[in-house]
Amino acid sequence: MTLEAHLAEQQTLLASREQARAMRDQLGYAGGTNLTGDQVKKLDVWGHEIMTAALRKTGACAALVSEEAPEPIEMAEGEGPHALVVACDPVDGSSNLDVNGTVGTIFSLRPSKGMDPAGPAALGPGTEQVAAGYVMYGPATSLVYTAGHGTHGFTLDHATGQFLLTHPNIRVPKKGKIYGINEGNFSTWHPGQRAFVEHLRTPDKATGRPYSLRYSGAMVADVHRTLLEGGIFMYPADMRDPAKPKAKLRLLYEAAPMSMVAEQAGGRSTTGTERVLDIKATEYHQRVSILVGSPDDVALVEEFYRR
Ligand code: FDP
Repeated sequence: MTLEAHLAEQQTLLASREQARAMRDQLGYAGGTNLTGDQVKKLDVWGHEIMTAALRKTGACAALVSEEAPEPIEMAEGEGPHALVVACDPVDGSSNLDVNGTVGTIFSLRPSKGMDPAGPAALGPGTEQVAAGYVMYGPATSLVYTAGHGTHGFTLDHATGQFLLTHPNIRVPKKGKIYGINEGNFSTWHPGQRAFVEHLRTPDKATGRPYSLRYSGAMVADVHRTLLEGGIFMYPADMRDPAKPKAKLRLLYEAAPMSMVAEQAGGRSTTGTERVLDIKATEYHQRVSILVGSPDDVALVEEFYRR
């Protein structure tokens, strides 16, 4: 090999290393924590900015409550009806980003009720939502949403850029055989929660136990699987101090929209003691326990909480 050829080869190698580093860093940690104490990734910031700009353009949105902003972003200026308040988790499951795992976007729509500023219209029970859904960025890109008349699933056709209706009127199986939960937190759970998981793990042919455990670390992916295959996804509160339960997931842009999607598909969603959609949000970044999935599995976990 000539010296020139060797240098050219080295240069190409260096360029592709730079490109690879840039791509890797795009997924990485941006520094700081968001309002709810999670590490903020670059894609979280990017997702928030894209969502804000896109909603502003529609003229349909009066305010946006985003996981990445402390206060609602008002957007009543410009033409358009500005009749909706949107709550959104632009990149849900962000701890999956560094390992190229599945993530998603969750959204919830409520009427702005002509309020000015419109942000406070996002507060109130989840039953006030007029539509909700999520996009899941997995092996395929799925869009699942409800506008109060069933839950429908679409898949992105990359060739045309269109979302095709591939899962009309999704129905959650009455009972499943899979549960999803971060079992590392077992010791902090409510006794009923612990007893329920022990129950699911105990073999009993007649009732289809043991259940299998699947947990991806992204709520969108875990709820999506639960909608299609049945079973239950749970993120219960930390009950180390029973007087001060500490939940992780956010009511306005995680639990309430996913509960509406699940209920519209024939599923159920509870905190263990209360229907999630009945909980009245009083804060934009309020947290809540959620146990969501097949109606029979959710009824059973509620029974364990009552015992
Ligand atoms: P993440 O913090 O990675 O954004 O939004 C919260 C969430 O992900 C959910 O998507 C996911 O179900 C849960 O947190 C995972 O939390 P743990 O790592 O505590 O299991």
